[in-house]
Amino acid sequence: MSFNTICVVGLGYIGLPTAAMLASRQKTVIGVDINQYAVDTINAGNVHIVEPGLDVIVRSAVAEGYLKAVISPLPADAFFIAVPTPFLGEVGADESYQPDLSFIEAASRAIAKVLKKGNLVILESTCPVGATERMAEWLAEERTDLSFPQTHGEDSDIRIAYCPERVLPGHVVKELVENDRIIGGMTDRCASDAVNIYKCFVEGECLKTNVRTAEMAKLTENASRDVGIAFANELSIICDKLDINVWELIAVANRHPRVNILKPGPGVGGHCIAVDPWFIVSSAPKEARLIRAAREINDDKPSWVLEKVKLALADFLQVNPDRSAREVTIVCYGLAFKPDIDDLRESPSVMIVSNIVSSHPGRVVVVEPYIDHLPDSIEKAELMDFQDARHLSAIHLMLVDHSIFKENRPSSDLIIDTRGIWL
Ligand code: SAJ
Repeated sequence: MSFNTICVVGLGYIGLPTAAMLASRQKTVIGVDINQYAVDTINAGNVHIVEPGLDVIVRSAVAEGYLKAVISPLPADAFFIAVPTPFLGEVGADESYQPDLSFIEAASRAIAKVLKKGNLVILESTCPVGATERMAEWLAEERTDLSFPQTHGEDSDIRIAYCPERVLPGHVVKELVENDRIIGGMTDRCASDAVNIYKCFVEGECLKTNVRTAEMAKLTENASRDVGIAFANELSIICDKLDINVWELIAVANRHPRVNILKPGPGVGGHCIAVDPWFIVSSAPKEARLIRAAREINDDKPSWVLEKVKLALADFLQVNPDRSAREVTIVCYGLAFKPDIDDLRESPSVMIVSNIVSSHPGRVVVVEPYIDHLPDSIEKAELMDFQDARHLSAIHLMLVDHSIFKENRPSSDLIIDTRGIWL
């Protein structure tokens, strides 16, 4: 089966690079997004998201006529679904950590209208175990004239697979090509067809499995990293209590041939690692004890950092009784959710800084080389260059280990370093 025309639904951080990559291999790609701005931007040969190298690929794919964006799906040989799967409710209460599959359902019902015999549907969105089977049911509900793998196995008209994305933001273009892919098919033929498509741009290995294993593999990868970071974060709190330098401890412990401890930080941010483990917890709440504990440890870390700032301020005022909190400056280094990117989404640093801005009566300075204006929640702070800020007489709070911050340290000794670059 040859798949020459491909419809990619959802042109966000994963869908757009995937669409562009397929188009760069001379597939005719129809990109679909409900956001008219995204559609217009792409059709003009531009990108609406920040990802190194993506703009060049999109521009030439559009110019050569291989990529076109539209608002609703058109007939194709294969369909990719890469839409968001957020939480159902407000984060905080346990039940709100249930995944919201409504975007997948809407995308499935939209493509069902144009499905035809021989089509392949691939779900790429991160989702709880069982979501691909739900998608297959939604498609079957809409199209009783077609047969699906859940009822007709290898003889079905439509083939269905789940192939999670595993690319690191900031390295998407390279990792889309080089990473191995997990290809979960509802039947073996579904998986083989999906492998055929991915092979046009993936240089890594395509590993065939079933859909539930593929769904769980994606969640497991991010939960495994979350547990590793929680271990490092817990160690940092224990070491602080026992007066041990956690960075030195980790460096020496990691010299053991079978130990590889990750890095503590101010918490876990981004829209993947802080979210995906909850999809495992919500499917197996009683059993997923370690995975839940890791999430809670990482989510609590920003409060611990804020406590350290309060203590540093109290210590400073105790040894300088002639000064008031209003006269003390706090300089915060970094707002992004991780080093050397400009992405502030779900960043623990933003949460920490906005808390400081609303509670500290004195001056708050922010150094974030990747932005040129502060987000609304911290607009009362001052944005300043690294070289100017590091000479201020202040409490210096290191939050994000951007490369530029490693070149010099603040002149003051009043440093709270959540990333261990100035200790
Ligand atoms: N972090 C630490 N200490 C560490 C490593 C990370 O505190 O030792 C923090 C970072 O500062 C950041 C958060 O964890 O706040 C997440 O950063 P990350 O670099 O670990 O991961 P993401 O969210 O950018 O991308 C992850 C990747 N998953 C894994 O590495 C298992 C990526 O491959 C996935 O494709 C992506 O999630 C996703 O989309 O699911």
